[in-house]
Amino acid sequence: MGEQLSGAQILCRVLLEEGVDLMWGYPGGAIIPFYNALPDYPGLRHILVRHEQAAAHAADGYARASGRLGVCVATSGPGATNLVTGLATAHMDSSPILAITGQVPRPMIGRDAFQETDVIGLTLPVTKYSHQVTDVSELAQRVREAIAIAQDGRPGPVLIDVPKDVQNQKTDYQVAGARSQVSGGVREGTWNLTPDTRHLIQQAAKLIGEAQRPLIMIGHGVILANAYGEVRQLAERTGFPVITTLLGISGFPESHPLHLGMPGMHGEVHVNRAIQHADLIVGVGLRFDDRVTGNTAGFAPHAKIIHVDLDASEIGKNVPTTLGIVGDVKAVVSDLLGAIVPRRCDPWREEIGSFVRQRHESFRGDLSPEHITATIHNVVGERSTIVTDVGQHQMWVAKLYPYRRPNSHITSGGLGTMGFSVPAAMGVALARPGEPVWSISGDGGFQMNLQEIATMVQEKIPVKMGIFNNGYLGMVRQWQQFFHERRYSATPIWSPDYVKLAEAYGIAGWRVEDARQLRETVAQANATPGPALIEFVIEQEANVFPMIPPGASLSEPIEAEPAGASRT
Ligand SMILES: Cc1ncc(C[n+]2csc(CCOP(=O)(O)OP(=O)(O)O)c2C)c(N)n1
Repeated sequence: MGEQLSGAQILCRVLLEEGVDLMWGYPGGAIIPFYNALPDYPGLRHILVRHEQAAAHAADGYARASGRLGVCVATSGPGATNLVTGLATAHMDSSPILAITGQVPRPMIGRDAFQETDVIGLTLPVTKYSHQVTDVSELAQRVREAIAIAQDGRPGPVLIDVPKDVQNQKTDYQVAGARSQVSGGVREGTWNLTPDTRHLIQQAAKLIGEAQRPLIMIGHGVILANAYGEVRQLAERTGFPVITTLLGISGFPESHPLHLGMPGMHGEVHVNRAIQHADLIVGVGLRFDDRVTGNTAGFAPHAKIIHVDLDASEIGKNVPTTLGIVGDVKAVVSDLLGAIVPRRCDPWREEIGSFVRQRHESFRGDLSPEHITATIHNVVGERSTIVTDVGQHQMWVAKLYPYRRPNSHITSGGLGTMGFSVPAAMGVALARPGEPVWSISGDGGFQMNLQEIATMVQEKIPVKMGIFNNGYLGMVRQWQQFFHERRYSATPIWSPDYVKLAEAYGIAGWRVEDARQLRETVAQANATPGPALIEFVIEQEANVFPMIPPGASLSEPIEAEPAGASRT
């Protein structure tokens, strides 16, 4: 006989037993029984956010930075729907989070009850698993399964919906046996490669030995699999230059002589040219998304592609693959290291060197994004994590910030969710206590979730927030300038006085309008114990160059403002 526990108590017990100690959430009528049980489980820290979307992003940021499960909680109806963007964001970027939602009592389901929403229907396409528990006797098992699904294989979000009466129902509770692959919430995979996979790895080694113009292209999978060392050895033993996608940034040191940069729509010209000239691309833990490939018909026209990924459905999905190797990238690359013959690629690296051109950013003033990112790097140092939002600033930081530490760059890559940075940075800060965490946003994205400053204050979460204020929804304005004759429709955006806003929240705040204030202000903010905010007033119509126009191939970059689109 186990103990008699309510559904709400079972939720708490299972979370604790699975190694969870932190969750982000917001209460409401349908989840009240859970919140009523929570104070009896002091091992579970709950952080009250100001919007459920932020709970999902914070859980996501925590998961990305810690490798552990992120957990978020919401009530039925509007609470649950507010989670959806955060779940979709985590889904696109393979981040393991568990969402728990309250639901109206079972007898009310299907009757348009107050705050009833079909959250399962809403979230099935943006989760790995989404399940409504209709009997308390299955609750513990379903939550354990959901947690396993979130973390096993390619990670991603899961959702458990619990009707209010199921939270109140009592049942006999049995503690589960230990799981084999998860300990303390951290994914610890042990991967055995099949003979077939080993055979493919031998073939890959052969292609690697023969290539004249090879590249390694790495994505988020390298970070998720903790395969930094293996990838670095692969690069160093072959002399192959390494390209990092947006989510692959900080999977390989930027300062390494073999590091080339970021590919794709805003990738450096020499990186995209190298891709277009390559005869072999070894893609590791990435999905060749359209922002990376441009028009796939013209992508890497001379290259054979070896694609290593944990998810079989990624192989051949976006680009035709010569050799697809399905497996954990750490295990596969490690095996590959034993199969390759060490070599060099000096003539090819020299050729790529000749592709490098001067940057053509359009910064006029001294307070350029380049100067700001360099200053933040110099002040905050290697131990910091940068969490970016979506837009021009995201691209500037991706290209200009010299990341050395593994997994120190966190951003919403797949969904491109504005409003991600501030709440995700809260999650990162709790995953990495004592380390500097900077959220960098544009003035648009910052205003999407700035309410979370209140959460930071209440919970003493020391995120430093940098706002690149250009007075526009900059990235959309740039498209309007280049492709829509400068019709700035709905992109000028007014901002409040951010220094006063900081004051209203009781945190330190500065406005930097002059480059001479930059270093000292960043240092002051970084040294401030709690949350702090800096508004960087940057040039309004600065653009991100180069840019591959939507639908074009990587061979067709715009490197300066197109005729007719120039500024007055
Ligand atoms: C939630 C959401 N809505 C709309 C967009 C479309 N979008 C992409 S970038 C961008 C502009 C971002 O402006 P801002 O936050 O000021 O950053 P900037 O580009 O100026 O650096 C917009 C509107 C988006 N990515 N996410």
